[in-house]
Amino acid sequence: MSKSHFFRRSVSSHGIKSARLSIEREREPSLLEKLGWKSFFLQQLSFEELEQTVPLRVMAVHRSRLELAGEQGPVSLPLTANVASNLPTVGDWLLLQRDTDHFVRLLNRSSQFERMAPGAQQVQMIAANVDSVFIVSSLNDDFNLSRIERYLALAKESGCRPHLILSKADLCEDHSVFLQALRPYGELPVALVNSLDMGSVAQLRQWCLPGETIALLGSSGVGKSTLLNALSGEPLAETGEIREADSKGRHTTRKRSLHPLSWGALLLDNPGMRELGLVHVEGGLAQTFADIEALARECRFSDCKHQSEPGCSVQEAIANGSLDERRLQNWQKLQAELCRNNRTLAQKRAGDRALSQLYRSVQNQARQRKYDGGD
Ligand SMILES: Nc1nc2c(ncn2[C@@H]2O[C@H](COP(=O)(O)OP(=O)(O)OP(=O)(O)O)[C@@H](O)[C@H]2O)c(=O)[nH]1
Ligand SMILES: [Mg+2]
Ligand SMILES: [Zn+2]
Repeated sequence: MSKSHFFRRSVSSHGIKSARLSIEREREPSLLEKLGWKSFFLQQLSFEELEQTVPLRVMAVHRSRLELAGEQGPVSLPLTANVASNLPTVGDWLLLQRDTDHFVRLLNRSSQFERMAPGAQQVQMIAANVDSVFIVSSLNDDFNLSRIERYLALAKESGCRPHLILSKADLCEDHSVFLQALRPYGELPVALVNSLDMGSVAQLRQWCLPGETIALLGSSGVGKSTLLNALSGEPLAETGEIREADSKGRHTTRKRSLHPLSWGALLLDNPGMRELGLVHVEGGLAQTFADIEALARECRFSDCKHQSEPGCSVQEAIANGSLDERRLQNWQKLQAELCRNNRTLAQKRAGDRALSQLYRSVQNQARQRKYDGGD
């Protein structure tokens, strides 16, 4: 379907409502739907925008340009100050003027991932409009429950469906130790895969629904890009050997990028993040540790620190073996990190405000001097 046909039909026949219904009823997904276009985005367009603009998705962000994809194919959009001020990230939907390809605006996101930028006092966008997450962890030294909990907090905060993909199952003789460790996460869907075998990754297709965007998260070397290649059936991404000594990867993937799969799902390949500093994920953290939060509500003291206080239900659960002490420690560690990062951002904001007030007052004084002198 051409882009003009898509919009002509949307506007001229019965307006936005019928456009949404027609999209929902359509059997064969349109090109836009295969890029993840949904009624959530369509609803944001005015009639004027339906006529005069086209939506495109950000597939990759480069230093000076955005790589976009839409019904008319790929478009390279210069990252001008105006575009950059909207902080576009991979997965975003932009509206461009139909004939000129001029940037009009960024559409509201259905979800967004952000982290504390490493070494900086600011938030960094990671991805937008993600529906579900594959937390990839290989069955070797990389396997780390505390890291998995960190990713879970991020995914749950954004309302994305998390899945745990245990890669390199072919290199691991005893899976049971890992599966045993995952018992507290009963509801988390888990798959064991050998990403070098297309037959083995086929089981993941049920979690890659048409029109949905799935983000691959995990440390360097766990096999995110290998998984992308296996699911797409094409060598879309470069992969790299891991270090033998400690099983760590060599940060082969340098850029986030979105890849449409033939049946309409989209995979977002990410570089292995050295740090995933949590910020703005209070709700996601509470959901990830809902069991401890429930126990904490039963403690005798409302300000219980869950250390050695009498009547502490959390310590009781650790003593009777129903709660892993590591999980309590990670919960407390992530809570402390979140508080620290939120405080840093608040201080930065306050500092920025004070600085701009100072600039304004200096400018006013200069203006006043000029006025006084010219009188
Ligand atoms: N045997 C086996 N090797 C795998 C599997 N998945 C990935 N590998 C290998 O692991 C190495 C790292 O894979 P990549 O796909 O580059 O890992 P990545 O997560 O994308 O790493 P970064 O891009 O650095 O974040 C490569 O040598 C892959 O061939 C698997 O399931 N089984
Ligand atoms: Mg990679
Ligand atoms: Zn307690």
